[in-house]
Amino acid sequence: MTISETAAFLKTLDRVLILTHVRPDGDTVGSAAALCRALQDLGKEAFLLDNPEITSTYAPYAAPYRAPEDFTPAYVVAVDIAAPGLLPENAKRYVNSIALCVDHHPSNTGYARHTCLDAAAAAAGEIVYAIIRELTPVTPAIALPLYVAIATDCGCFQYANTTADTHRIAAELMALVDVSAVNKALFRTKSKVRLAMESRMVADMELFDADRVVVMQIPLALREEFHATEADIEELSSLAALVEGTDCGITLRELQPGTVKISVRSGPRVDACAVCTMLGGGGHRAAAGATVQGTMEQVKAAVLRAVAQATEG
Ligand SMILES: [Mn+2]
Repeated sequence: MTISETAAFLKTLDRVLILTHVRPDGDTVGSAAALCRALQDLGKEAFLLDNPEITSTYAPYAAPYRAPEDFTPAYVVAVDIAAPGLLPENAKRYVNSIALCVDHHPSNTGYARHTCLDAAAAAAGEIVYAIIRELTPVTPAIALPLYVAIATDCGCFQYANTTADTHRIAAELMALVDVSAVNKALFRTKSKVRLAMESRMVADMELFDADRVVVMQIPLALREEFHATEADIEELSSLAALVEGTDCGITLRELQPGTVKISVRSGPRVDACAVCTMLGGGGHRAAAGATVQGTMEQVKAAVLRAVAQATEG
């Protein structure tokens, strides 16, 4: 669906429930909150499904729109969710009845009845912004979560997915809201626990493939040692990509014994999406992920094999 078709479709809906993905980030939460507010401004009943994994970083953006326990939706909309496997446990019952998915992942599986996908967008928030502009005036209450969505998914306008359009949209949002406090909180503040974990991850990092591939690990033991919360850990996968001389940063995070979440951040030589697709995941060319069964050592070997395969041809 195009932006205009999606806007026209949304106008016909009411009693809308909006879903966010597992381990929710700024894009899924901010995009969902902004879309929810826009639908409410149109006089519609719209809510976000509670996401039990939301961290203190993003919870304030979702809180005003949380669905009441007894809410029965007529339509379900997914935002920034590339595949049904990324639905939180409490959203799985809607898996076959999702009317619309708004997304920017090229690996989107097309699980929704209608999909509005723009793989060139740095964030789902860019697409949601374009849709909302055809629906209702963009108010400060819409602009702030949208700014969070866009700024977080492009690493505060530093990742390679950042385009001139990303900046233009952010500029329009900044005309409506003061984002300085948000930028300080999201991009220039780290908990002491997070800094301590980063220092250990750096001390223990391993280099492969002529020092071009770096692997960092977050075993459960590390999390327990520092009593780290989910907010301390989120986005730690961006650390590996900072190492000079490397162009493929791999982070292995042990979710539970035998289950490892891998995150790959890569330069042009390595297609991160291809690597993660081989391991049952997906994402973008420069940033992708997968959840793999096995020990940390087994998963590390599997992802290094996938990197070698994906960069051969
Ligand atoms: Mn996103």
